[in-house]
Amino acid sequence: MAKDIKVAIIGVGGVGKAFIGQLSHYVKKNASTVSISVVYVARSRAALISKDYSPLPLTTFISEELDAAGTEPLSVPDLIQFLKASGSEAILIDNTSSVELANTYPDILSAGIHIATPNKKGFSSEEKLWNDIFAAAGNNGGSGGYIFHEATVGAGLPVLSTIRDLVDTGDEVTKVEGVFSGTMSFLFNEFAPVGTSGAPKAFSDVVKVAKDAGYTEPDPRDDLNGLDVARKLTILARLSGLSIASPTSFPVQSLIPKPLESVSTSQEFMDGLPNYDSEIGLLADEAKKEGKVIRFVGSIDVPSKAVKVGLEKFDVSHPIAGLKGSDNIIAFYTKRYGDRALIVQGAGAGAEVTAMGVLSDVIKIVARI
Ligand code: NHO
Repeated sequence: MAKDIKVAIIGVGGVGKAFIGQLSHYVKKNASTVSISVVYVARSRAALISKDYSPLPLTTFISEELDAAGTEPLSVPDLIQFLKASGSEAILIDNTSSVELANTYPDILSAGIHIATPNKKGFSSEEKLWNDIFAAAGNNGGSGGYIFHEATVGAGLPVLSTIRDLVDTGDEVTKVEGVFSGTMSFLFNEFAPVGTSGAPKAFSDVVKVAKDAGYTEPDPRDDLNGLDVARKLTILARLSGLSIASPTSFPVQSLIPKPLESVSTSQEFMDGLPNYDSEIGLLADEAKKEGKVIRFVGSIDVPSKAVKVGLEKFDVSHPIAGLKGSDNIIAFYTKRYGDRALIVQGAGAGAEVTAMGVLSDVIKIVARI
């Protein structure tokens, strides 16, 4: 008999919509072995609830349906009760960036409900939340629901599953380094490319191109402050066995010029940015004279417990220097792999590849229940 699983989806933005498209394909393809019914879809102020647990239609018009027929979203305790009352296994998909929702993961897991999410907040905030989540979860043999969050680092790339496999098979991770932000990757691959002889580009112009193309957050300061990368490093460092109090507990270089930190709108920020082009231009020139390029990277040195995020120079022959587009690259140095790192590389941002990471987590949960 097919496994019967109920799914609740919270968050129907870029990733949420792409996830619904991919889930719809998976549900059809695997109908003979697993019966997955989406019974709840919500965004901030509207929800579709299937009170009799019959499957909601998984269409790309789900946003419009939410507008037309949505009721008030359930509170988390009410959602837990609704899912438990179905009598089936249930998976919650958190496709928001809400810290409030992440704070409730321990309760959701303790109720036996599984979670798959690209939301970094639960895993990169205060250490207590991380500890509470994994104490409540069933991942390490406990009685709670399973939780997976592959897409919190490197979108659909197998980054977290790789580090878990390394550690679980007895290898020791000594160092992790790489480019962890699709936006930062694009900015520096454009601003300081390898092997160009033309006039150097102004950093502010490259930020403008990236913003207009939708590669940056609506306010590019949310990319340039380094916090997104710091959150990803926090997650990887914790999985490598380090105790990290929070994503602001280690050095993180912000690329926002001090006087522009407090301007109120993103337009004011963009207007002021050209005044600071010379500072970062100088760094790129200096590197060029040494046959190097600058890149925005993160690194974790496990033995010395040193985690840092910021600009570094790389020889033009280094794999990090040769990245293209908005690709991520993550190099794992371990006892087993020695000096030659295990490298994961590819598209690390975007709705479809992020949704793929979330769906692959759902598939892992389905296999375990
Ligand atoms: P959106 O488009 O803002 O959608 C968020 C949705 O959540 C909206 O429908 C909103 O109404 C709903 N929502 C918010 N709070 C809610 C609440 N309390 N209750 C109910 N609904 C609520 O965001 P995205 O782009 O779809 O992202 C969704 C999640 O995926 C976020 O946690 C984001 O951080 C994460 N994520 C996205 C990406 C990406 O490429 N879009 C990536 C990873 C994780 O790998 C990607 C990445 O790291 C990109 C990064 N900027 C880079 O490397 O440059």
